[in-house]
Amino acid sequence: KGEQSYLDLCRYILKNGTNKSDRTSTGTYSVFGQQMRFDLANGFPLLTTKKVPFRLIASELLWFIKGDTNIRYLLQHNNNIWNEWAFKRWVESSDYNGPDMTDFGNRSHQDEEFNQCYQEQMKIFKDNILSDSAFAEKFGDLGNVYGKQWRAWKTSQNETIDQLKNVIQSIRHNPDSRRHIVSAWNPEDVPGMALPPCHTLFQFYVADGKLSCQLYQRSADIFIGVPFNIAGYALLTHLIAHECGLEAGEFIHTLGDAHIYTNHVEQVKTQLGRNVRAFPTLKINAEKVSIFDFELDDFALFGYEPHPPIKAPIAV
Ligand code: DHF
Ligand code: TMP
Repeated sequence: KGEQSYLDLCRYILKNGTNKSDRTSTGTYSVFGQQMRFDLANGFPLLTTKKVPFRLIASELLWFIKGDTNIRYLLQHNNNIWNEWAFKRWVESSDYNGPDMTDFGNRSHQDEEFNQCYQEQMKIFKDNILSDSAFAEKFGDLGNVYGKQWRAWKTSQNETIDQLKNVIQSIRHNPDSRRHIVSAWNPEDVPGMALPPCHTLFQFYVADGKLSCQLYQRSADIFIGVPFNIAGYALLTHLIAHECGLEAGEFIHTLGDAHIYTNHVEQVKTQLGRNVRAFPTLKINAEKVSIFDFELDDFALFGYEPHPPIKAPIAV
């Protein structure tokens, strides 16, 4: 349970994972079908065996909740976690006529001279997204990713479904329902997305005055993405519980392809050598009720005393 279950999963994958090739041609150790559980009464599950930037997790969640799919909002909040996937669309478009950026993800890790050139292009790209709204509209958008599907899933009748609003209504008015589901996986839209949703579908459950959430994640980058995903969904569960007058129960994280990239193995081993500390506690501004009204300053963490961060290259 808790952080220990994350570390156990890392150990299990290093020991039993199949060495699989992957889309990014990085290579992974991978297993299929695993589960972790976090009791949210035992503190907010932000890993302590490495420092995880809560601010970025919270601003990404607020971006989903707004229904936004454009990285401009993230950049305005100094959040760079989705840059590569928008950049990729830009350099592959016919409007781009800078230096060749083919396979920039791998090349930037292998070739320092290329990396300089890539960093320069990325800076130009970011500046354009921030300063030029027409450019941002065209190239900052990631397609119909999470925010779009959560808030404005398009129906065959050309209407939209607000899954997030609906699920909150159903939790409030029909807590025992077994249909508290939000799906980001929209098969029609998948081909147009910069990255098909990794956190694919989640379900809420109410019992004994507590709200629990289970996420099905089809593909899980154990070292980089998963610590963000655990904390992101824990925060979402807290916010919805707060709005519905419930306590936060458990977050259950179910993983499909759970993998450690081959270039993260040393970092994972470093992390496994560290002792787990107590989770911090989350405080939410009690003056706000609706999940749609929250801003970054409405959340505060107390008692987060993690081990130092551990850097790793991300597979693009
Ligand atoms: N691709 C891959 N290969 N793995 C991912 O986890 C992933 N996650 C995505 C998009 N594509 C992905 C969205 N979420 C970072 C964290 C989450 C995230 C994307 C990126 C990340 O870079 N985290 C760094 C810190 C970044 C910072 O401080 O700016 C880390 O070390 O955790
Ligand atoms: P894939 O689409 O080929 O599965 O690649 C997506 C990669 O991103 C994979 O390593 C999983 C990882 N990922 C996460 O772990 N969490 C996330 O939230 C996102 C967006 C991606």
